[in-house]
Amino acid sequence: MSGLRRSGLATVSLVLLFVFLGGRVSADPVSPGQEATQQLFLLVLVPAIGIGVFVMALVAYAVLKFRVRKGHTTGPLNPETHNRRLETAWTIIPAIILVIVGIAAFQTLITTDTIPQNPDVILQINAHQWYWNFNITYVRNGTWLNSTGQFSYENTTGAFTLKAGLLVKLVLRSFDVAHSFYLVDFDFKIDVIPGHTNTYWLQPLQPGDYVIRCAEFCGAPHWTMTASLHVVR
Ligand SMILES: [Cu+2]
Repeated sequence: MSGLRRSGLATVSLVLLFVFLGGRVSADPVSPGQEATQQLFLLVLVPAIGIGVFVMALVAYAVLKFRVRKGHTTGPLNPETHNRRLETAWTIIPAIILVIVGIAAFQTLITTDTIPQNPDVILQINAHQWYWNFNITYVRNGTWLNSTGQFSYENTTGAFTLKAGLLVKLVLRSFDVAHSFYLVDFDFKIDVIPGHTNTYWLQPLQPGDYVIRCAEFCGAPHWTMTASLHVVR
């Protein structure tokens, strides 16, 4: 591939990436966890692209400036091998960047991994070959009203409904092999392991229909192991 074609391809990829990210970021967040995760992603990605472009530009500059030319077969007689100021800078600046990313990552983890003490709903997610079963217990009265009145408990397979804004504690169990509960639009994936109960949480913010998949290969019909989450006002 020629250099021109390669740089054209890189430019197109970058533009597509920004269009994709722009579309993702301008959309309203579907959960606090998703919002925190995307903010961290962008906090890392945007400077990483800048640093990547800067480093590539330095490499291109060095390659062009110090390329072998006609009659130029030996290196400089007195090459500079140390530059304390430069070496200090390229040690301290990345260290500062890593500390900032580390702090931001821990803040994101506090948001995504702190399970609410007083959830509105406890949702038991039961994974079976090859379907999802849901036990929904409404912990607080008055959080859900349908036309006939108030539910306190529901058991469904393949789909469940939640009201937007409810704090949901998740209790995930597998009854056979390893599965993984993947709520695609929420950027949310958690393993469901036999013999071990995983707990997590989510808070759906936007009404809509969301696809659930199994993200761990769990047998030949693994691909059929889907379900849906309906979020209503
Ligand atoms: Cu599965």
